[in-house]
Amino acid sequence: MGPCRVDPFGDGPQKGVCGADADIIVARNLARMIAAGASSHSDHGRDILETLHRVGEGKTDVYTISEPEKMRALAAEYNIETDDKSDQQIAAELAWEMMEDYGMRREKLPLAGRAPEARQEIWEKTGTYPRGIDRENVEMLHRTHMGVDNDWVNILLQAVRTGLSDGWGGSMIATELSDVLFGIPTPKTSSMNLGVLKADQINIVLHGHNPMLSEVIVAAAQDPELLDLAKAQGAEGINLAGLCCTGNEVLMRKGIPMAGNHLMQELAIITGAVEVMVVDYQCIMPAVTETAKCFHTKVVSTFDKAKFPGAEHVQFDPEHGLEIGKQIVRMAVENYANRVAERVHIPSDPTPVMVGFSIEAILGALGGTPQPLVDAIVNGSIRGAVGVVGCSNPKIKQDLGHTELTKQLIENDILVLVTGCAAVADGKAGLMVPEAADMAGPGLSAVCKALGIPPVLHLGSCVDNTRILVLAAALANHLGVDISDLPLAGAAPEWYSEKAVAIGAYVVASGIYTVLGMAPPVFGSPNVVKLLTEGLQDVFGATFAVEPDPNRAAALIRRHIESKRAALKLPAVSLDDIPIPDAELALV
Ligand code: BF8
Repeated sequence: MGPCRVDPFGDGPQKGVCGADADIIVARNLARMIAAGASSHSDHGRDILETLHRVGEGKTDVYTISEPEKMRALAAEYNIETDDKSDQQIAAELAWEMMEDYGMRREKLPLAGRAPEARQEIWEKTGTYPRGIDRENVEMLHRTHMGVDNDWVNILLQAVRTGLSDGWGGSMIATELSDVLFGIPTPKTSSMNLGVLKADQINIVLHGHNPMLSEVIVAAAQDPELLDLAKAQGAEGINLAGLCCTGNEVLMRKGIPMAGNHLMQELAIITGAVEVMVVDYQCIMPAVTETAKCFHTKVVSTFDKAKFPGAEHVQFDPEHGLEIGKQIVRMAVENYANRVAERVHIPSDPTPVMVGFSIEAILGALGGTPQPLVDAIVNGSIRGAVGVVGCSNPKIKQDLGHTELTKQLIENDILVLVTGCAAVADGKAGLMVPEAADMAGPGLSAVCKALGIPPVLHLGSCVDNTRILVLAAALANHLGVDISDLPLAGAAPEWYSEKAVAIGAYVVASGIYTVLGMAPPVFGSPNVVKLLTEGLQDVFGATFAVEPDPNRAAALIRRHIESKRAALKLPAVSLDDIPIPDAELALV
């Protein structure tokens, strides 16, 4: 009957032909963005879960259980008896139970039980406790069909529940099971930026989000027969490099260097040195196949659910993963002969990084307990912690939103936790090495130097934002408070993706104040804006703010952290000493 266009600030129509006003239209659109993002993360989690299921059924010998202890601990959370059972049996039972998380039999997602009691009570009271992952997403799409949920507040509450089904459901399953199958990340050194590509080697770029195929390509690239074939082609070896979150996954676990973040996917091809770009799904621009046509680069798509005109399709199958990995590596080796040496231009030297800070690794570095981190926060040497996460956005000068904010935060003794493309921005800027402690304030610098860690800790891909939830819950439970009481904040300075909107929803609904660098499309409804930036405080103890200028965003975050410190009766800086500066930084 539309188009659904109204003129909320002018004299034009105030309602659509069905009677929907700006509040309903904006709430519906935002809710659908959250459902798209939550579905993307959760379907990624489903693919990993199906692989665990195949391992449990003995249908694949490509993958094994790399972390049996972690799997047993997870099984205990699902009330699965593990005594006297083999890893394979436990994998089968755990997979079966987790499949139920996607269904409609549960009243509550089991992993949400990791949140502090006080937080869970808020979710119960507001009707936002996530039940089933697919259920929340389907219900969200149902409710936003015309003529179903016509109450914009009610729509947004279901949007929160959908977001929570991602953070404490689909994304958390993706992270936990990737650790179980492929290994819990541990601190390691590697390197970042286009300089990780090698002029004298066959370069394969791993792009997307799902680590299942890239894990086997890492193994296939070490196959002696393929290495011999590479030598016979005149190459010195086979070099793998990551992009986006698949890159983060293999960087965290295998130390595979990272070619770049989201906006660098075409640039990697333009080096003229990439034989194959393997893509799985999410954040892969349709432009890559067009760009690849100008070079010898082959783009290889690997999932039926993500096809690209102009790409060669090699369907991934977890039961034959290694053979498929070898097939793709062979395509790259054979394509090396088509490289035009004069067109190769790899622009810069790689920047070193230290990565691999899973929660297990962080707790390990602290001696097995969060107490040293709590002590550092209590005595004020670390003021608090901020997750700087999310995308690269062409509306902002490359990486500037992330790096300027991060520098300001660490200078003020705030520990920064990074994931996704934010992590790659900070890594390229030299902020993710132990020496970057010299750029931090005296308190944070001393802690980092004592532990030999950077002031900016890389926690992984975007589904790994759930590691931040787990850490926040562990700190809150350790102190007997809610997450919203802690001196924590989130920031997504350059977000673009619907997945980032879902992340923002579950982070705020988990009690963490979050500053967005880009405004979401909500300004048509002042009521929705007021709810997101003020109203949520009374309900979830946290809100969104929008601030494109990183200096101002840093001030907002510092004021928030010092307020939380004061409320906890910890030494706090007066807010009078943290003025919000005038906007001045040109971001575009
Ligand atoms: O999931 S940060 S641009 S690559 S959406 Fe995409 Fe954004 Fe990068 Fe990873 Ni996350």
